[in-house]
Amino acid sequence: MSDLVRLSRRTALIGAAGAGGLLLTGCDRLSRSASFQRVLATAGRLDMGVQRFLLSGDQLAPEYTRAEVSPWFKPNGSFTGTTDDYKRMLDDNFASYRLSVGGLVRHPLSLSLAELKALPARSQITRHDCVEGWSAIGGWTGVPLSLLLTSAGLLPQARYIVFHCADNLGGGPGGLYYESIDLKDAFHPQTIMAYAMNGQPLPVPHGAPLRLRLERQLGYKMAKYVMGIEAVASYAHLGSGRGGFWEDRGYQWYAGI
Ligand SMILES: Nc1nc2c(c(=O)[nH]1)N[C@H]1C(S)=C(S)[C@@H](COP(=O)(O)O)O[C@H]1N2
Ligand SMILES: [Mo]
Repeated sequence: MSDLVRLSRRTALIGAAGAGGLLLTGCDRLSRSASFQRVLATAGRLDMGVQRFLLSGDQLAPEYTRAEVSPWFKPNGSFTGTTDDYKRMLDDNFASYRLSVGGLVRHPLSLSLAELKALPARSQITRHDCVEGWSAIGGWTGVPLSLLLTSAGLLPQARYIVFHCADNLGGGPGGLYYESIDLKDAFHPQTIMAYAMNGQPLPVPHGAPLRLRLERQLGYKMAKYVMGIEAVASYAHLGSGRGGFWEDRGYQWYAGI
């Protein structure tokens, strides 16, 4: 076991203990999950990719101080998930939630919220810009998407990452919210799957239990209520084929700020 893996394993244990609600049985359950072990074992190898990214001249979105966090952050779009599965998870406070990572990957993953919270995390305070013209600064903590994708092992045909959500935004049956991003954005160091906002568990109106933070694009790209992450070669077969719920209704696929 390399030092980095050992270190991240230790971080994970501290994280699990710090989560408070996790008893020893919770730790046992964590250590038995093959998905969790796989992601943890990948954590040490990740720094190289992030370093390469930083050296390649790509921009980070500006980050702010705690004092700059907006007192009010407007929830927008859906205020809750609407599927039957989601309603069941609300009842058990997301104990039965599992994030699936699949599609064009070598090792599909299934991770509980406790497992996600026990992985190495990134926190960032950033400004959210909605296409409707409002902005708010908020603090986010979550798992780097790059860690999940590296652990799952993308196949060479994978070109986009799709996020499948649990709400239909009044769109009727079959019209669940979804979004897609390219691999460059997926591996950006500030692209995280967030489970906390301003130091608290992610509130339901903001996308509990897990939402995407993609800091260099507009708000509608940042899928809330994420149930599944799927690697695909093309998004043409999804929805109306334009790569996202709002893209199918006329918005740009690349919503750079
Ligand atoms: N699943 C889902 N994700 C979503 C939306 C939505 O309605 N459903 N709205 C989007 C829009 S337009 C914005 S501005 C942000 C709002 O995030 P917030 O509710 O945390 O402010 O979520 C985005 N992600
Ligand atoms: Mo938005």
